[in-house]
Amino acid sequence: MPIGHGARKESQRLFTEAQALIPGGVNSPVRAYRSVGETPVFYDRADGAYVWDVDGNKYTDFVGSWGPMILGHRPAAVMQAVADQLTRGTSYGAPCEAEVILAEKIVSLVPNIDMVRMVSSGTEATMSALRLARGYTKREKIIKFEGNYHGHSDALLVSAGSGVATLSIPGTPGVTEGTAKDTLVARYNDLDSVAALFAAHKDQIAAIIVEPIAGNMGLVPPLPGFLEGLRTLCDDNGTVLLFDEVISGFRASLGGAQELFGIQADLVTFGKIIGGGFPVGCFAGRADIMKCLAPSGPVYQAGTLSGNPIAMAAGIATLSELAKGDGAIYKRLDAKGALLKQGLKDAVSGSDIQACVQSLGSLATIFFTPGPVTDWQSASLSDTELFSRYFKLMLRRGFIIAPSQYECLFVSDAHTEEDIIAFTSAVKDVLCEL
Ligand code: KE4
Repeated sequence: MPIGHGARKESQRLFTEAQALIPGGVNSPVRAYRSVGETPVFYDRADGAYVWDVDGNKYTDFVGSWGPMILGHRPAAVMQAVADQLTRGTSYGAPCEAEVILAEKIVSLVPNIDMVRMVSSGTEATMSALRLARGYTKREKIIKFEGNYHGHSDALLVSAGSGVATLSIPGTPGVTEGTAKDTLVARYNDLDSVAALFAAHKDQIAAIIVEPIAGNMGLVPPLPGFLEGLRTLCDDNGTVLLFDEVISGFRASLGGAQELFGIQADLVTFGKIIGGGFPVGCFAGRADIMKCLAPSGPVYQAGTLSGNPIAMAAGIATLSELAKGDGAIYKRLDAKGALLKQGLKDAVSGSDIQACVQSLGSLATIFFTPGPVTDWQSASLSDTELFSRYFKLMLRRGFIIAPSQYECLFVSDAHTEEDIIAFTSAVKDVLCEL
């Protein structure tokens, strides 16, 4: 019987049923816990920093739905906004005031953007932003980075991070040679690898897409000069710089990575937090680029549920909470992130385990490799077998973390200092057990 936690019979029963009906028993691969060799936890409910599984076990949650739950689960302001909208309908397929309000909020809070287009996922946001960059530049090739994940659109599944890396899927079947040939792959934090691609494909590169803070090979911050170098290469080559801020947007700071690092992107994608837990993504940028989008321009993009009023209401309430007190919440999140980082570092140094801790604000990863981890090559040296043993022992202690070495710990405003100290104390015990 696992320590401190009941058996998970209901999760096991549901998982058996689910596998007969849903490929792998899940609607997103990483949730299947394949890489950690566990039966996935089926959630029954969530509140604040905690989740309860269908067997009644309580966990402190450091996944936070993979980033959206920066306020914690069921924040009162978001619940109220959604309840109010429910009295007025759930989907219109027509413009509504909430879309204008959320667009205005995003434009006012994020530097260097004039216009926004709402979609229903991060995948849709990056896929659409790249089509827009290609239409705007009239070029075909794009540059992405090994270990960066931008959702599952064909062009971006080349050398991707997150679940693709976790499941060691090579080139994904179904992505045609014709598509893959236009996706060039560089090494994160390695400007020479980017410059070499520009030299080999002069005047052919529409966009560079980058996670300005990489979160899909574990947490890998940009080295000093990396983002600045990408900006210069894009300026020198007439290429669009696209920051994929689906994770870092409204998390790294109120203005995201552009604000945190003072780097201007040409297009930015968001997801997760801006939907407050509802399916929302968006892409945004300078007016001259965005106006190429239909119906104001020829680049087509559309969506039945784009700008869904319930999702807009949740997003407005979430960003309003984050903007309160001129972003005072980020000081709290940074302080909790620092407490987490120090506690994890102490846990690692107090053990014989070869590991390193990398963090930025309210994001962190323990890599089971000495590190430093600056790119996919160094991230992939991690001992994923050791990670899976760590994952299982933490689960039995009542802590839910992402079931992959190549993801992050997400801290929310609902986590207390006690929650974080309890977590890092458990990590210390577990590392000594491994
Ligand atoms: P979605 O289509 O999953 O909403 O967003 C895709 C996406 C785009 N860009 C970045 C930087 C992302 O991190 C993501 C999705 N993140 C993963 C977790 N690292 C989603 C979890 C999952 O795939 O189940």
